[in-house]
Amino acid sequence: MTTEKRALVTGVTGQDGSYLAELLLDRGYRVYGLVRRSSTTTFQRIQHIQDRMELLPGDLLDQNSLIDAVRCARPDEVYNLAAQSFVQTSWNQPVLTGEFTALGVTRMLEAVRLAAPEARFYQASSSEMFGQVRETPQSERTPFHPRSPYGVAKAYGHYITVNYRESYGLYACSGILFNHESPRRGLEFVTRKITDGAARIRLGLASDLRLGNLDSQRDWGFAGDYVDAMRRMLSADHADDYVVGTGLTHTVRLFVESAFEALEMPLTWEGSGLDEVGRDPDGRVVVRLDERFCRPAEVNLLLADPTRANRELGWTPKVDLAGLVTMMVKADYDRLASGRESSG
Ligand code: NAP
Ligand code: F7E
Repeated sequence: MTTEKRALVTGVTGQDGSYLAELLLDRGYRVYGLVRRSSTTTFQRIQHIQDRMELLPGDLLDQNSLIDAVRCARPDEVYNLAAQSFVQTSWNQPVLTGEFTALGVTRMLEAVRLAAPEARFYQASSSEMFGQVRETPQSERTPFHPRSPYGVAKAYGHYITVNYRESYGLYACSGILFNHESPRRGLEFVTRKITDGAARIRLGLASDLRLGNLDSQRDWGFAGDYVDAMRRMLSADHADDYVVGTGLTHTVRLFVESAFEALEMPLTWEGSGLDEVGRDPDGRVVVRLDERFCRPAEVNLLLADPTRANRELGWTPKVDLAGLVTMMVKADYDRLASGRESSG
């Protein structure tokens, strides 16, 4: 008789946590999700699966709560997805970002070491660690040069995960994931800001879209594909670190053009003589540059070399950029057209 596997997911209320919980439940896992106390509930993304999983209270800032959660869940697998994950905010709140995104990883590893040392551990590392890239494409061997307090915190989280593997023999993996998006992406991230903004303009709910660096290039994939790479890392023969991305990169500008095309809306980048709804004299929607969305230090280009994940984990992405844009635009358009403001 096989017993069901038990998984503890931190950050279960976030984009990735919700897709991962779905995937693990569908594979017959017993899923425990760590949730922090809030004055309002943040469970929109997991509403549809909440009755199939158990939520445990805990916060990355509080060591005992993490130990209690691990003791209660008795997990075979721990996925540490919780973090302050928005790069721009990390300049305004660098200390908090370090507490959550860097030291929070050590607190989770300590909880596992003390309460479930046999559990397999996944750390949500990031392509932001490559920052000012030393080579293109970026692989597991590319040196790090983070460009934000967030990237620096993730580099700490990455190395402490490697260190606990080497110091204590924990089965601890670090997934270096490139940008992955979905209709459940937070509204402040550029892809979702674009698809939500374009849908609003289409429906007459907004007049223009204001963005920062349009030339920045990202290797964007679909979050639903990427959580499967996480699971594969914890099911492998040995613990290792993997780059996960599509191997293709595109500019923010191209993402905007694709979203507008999906909604059959003409757009222009600059404009004067705009009418009262912000269109130029030819009736095209104007996308404006707004310095408030530019960063003190930018990561200009990210492009994954996912060869190792392809070869050793058998992982490949299923959704391409065109499919991703269509999925996100449609979800935002349908949501807003039906009068719903909240996302997820
Ligand atoms: P997300 O949507 O921002 O979700 C973050 C999650 O962390 C939320 O559930 C949040 O809870 C939780 N959290 C934040 N602070 C916490 C604390 N102090 N204690 C407990 N929980 C806390 O992020 P995501 O896009 O799903 O990303 C998941 C992970 O992958 C993050 O670590 C992120 O840095 C990393 N990552 C993401 C990408 C990407 O492109 N998405 C790429 C590489 C790495 P609330 O709901 O209560 O706020
Ligand atoms: O920015 C540019 C911005 O905020 C992407 C997180 O999940 O992926 C994400 O970090 C690019 C940047 O994501 C706007 O300057 C232009 O170059 O969507 P983003 P990110 O910073 O790449 C990594 C892998 C993570 O680990 C993070 O957790 O788009 N950009 N104009 C803009 N970005 C935003 N947010 N808003 C704009 O108006």
